[in-house]
Amino acid sequence: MDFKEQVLKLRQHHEELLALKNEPLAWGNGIYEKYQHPILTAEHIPLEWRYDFSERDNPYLMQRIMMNAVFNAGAIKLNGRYLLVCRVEGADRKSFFAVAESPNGTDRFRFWDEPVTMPEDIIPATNIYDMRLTRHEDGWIYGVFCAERHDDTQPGNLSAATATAAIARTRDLIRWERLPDLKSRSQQRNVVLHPEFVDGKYALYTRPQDGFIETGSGGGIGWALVDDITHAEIKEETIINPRHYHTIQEVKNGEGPAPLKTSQGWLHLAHGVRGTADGLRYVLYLYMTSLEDPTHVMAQPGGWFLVPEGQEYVGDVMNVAFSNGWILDDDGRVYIYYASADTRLHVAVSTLDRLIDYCMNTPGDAFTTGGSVETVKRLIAKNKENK
Ligand code: M1P
Repeated sequence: MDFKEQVLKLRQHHEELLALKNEPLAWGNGIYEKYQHPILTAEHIPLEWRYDFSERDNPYLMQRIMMNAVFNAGAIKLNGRYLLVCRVEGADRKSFFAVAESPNGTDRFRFWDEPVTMPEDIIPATNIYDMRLTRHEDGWIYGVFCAERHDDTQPGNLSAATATAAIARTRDLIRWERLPDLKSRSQQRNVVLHPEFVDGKYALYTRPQDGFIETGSGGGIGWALVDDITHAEIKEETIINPRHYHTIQEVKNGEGPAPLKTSQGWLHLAHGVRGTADGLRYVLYLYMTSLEDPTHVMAQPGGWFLVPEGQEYVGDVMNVAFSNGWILDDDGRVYIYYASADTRLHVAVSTLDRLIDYCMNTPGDAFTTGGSVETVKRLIAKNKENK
């Protein structure tokens, strides 16, 4: 096959992938519908980012820059467009942000022509990832993400790293203004900006951690008020959604996307992590906090809400479901963008009403086997009454 023909075939093949329709899977759990295909994978990344199309320079039509994964995306509907700020990871292990757009939120996602150029803070980061987008009432769209740097206090340890919350803001997802990184006594990952001012201040969901991976004494999802987002500093931090022994969030947890405001409270999506003989298991869960006091957890269904299933288990980091983006649409539908195995992105669709019902009417974790059995028996008894 000559070069031109090969290029044509490659482009056709890529177009077929990008044009693929996605249908909801039958037999869900009543809470949401997962979809047939992942919405974005490394194969969706534009060919121009990967191939040199000069026959003279690349006669074998090789990928000159290989890509590893597309996962953990922030999400927003902006001017009628469903947009994801994805974590794209190259074969070189560096993550960067790139915006992908879909006409309907569930399929035909296409990346914009170029990845995001994120301005650096004073000390450049080695790696950046996992952006949470918040349309704040101050008028800006904020992106809060993790900035990873080598921990130079441990010069002998090549793998020692620090996690810091980086902050940038934009109006269009094209031009980004970088603000100074969040100052905090501990390391921070999974930091999310609350959409409204609280007591006249910016409010952050935090996740204090002693080390880069281990949360150590960091007890769960925290909350901190910040006077000035352009010089954000945590002075006081309280844990609002703690880790708990023998639950899905025993080892660690972290806020997902910015919470959605509902008539009954703030609706939150988060991830919980437990240890297994085979490593860590990341699952998603929901909880609700009060509108009057966003630090007060009003409802949290027991156990997980969404887990990796089937091929979702398999990838670079097995047994991981992770989400940092969702979109509440004008018709009440909620598009939940979740990644599996740190490898690819999927969508699950529900409605705000269903998610609130799930939170308000699903039994909480009873924290013991005896308690769980009683919970099941109460449902059996109720069903007997209703026969
Ligand atoms: O590998 C699973 C996830 O691990 C981290 O999340 P956490 O800080 O809660 O452990 C993040 O690196 C995330 O990107 C990744 O998906």
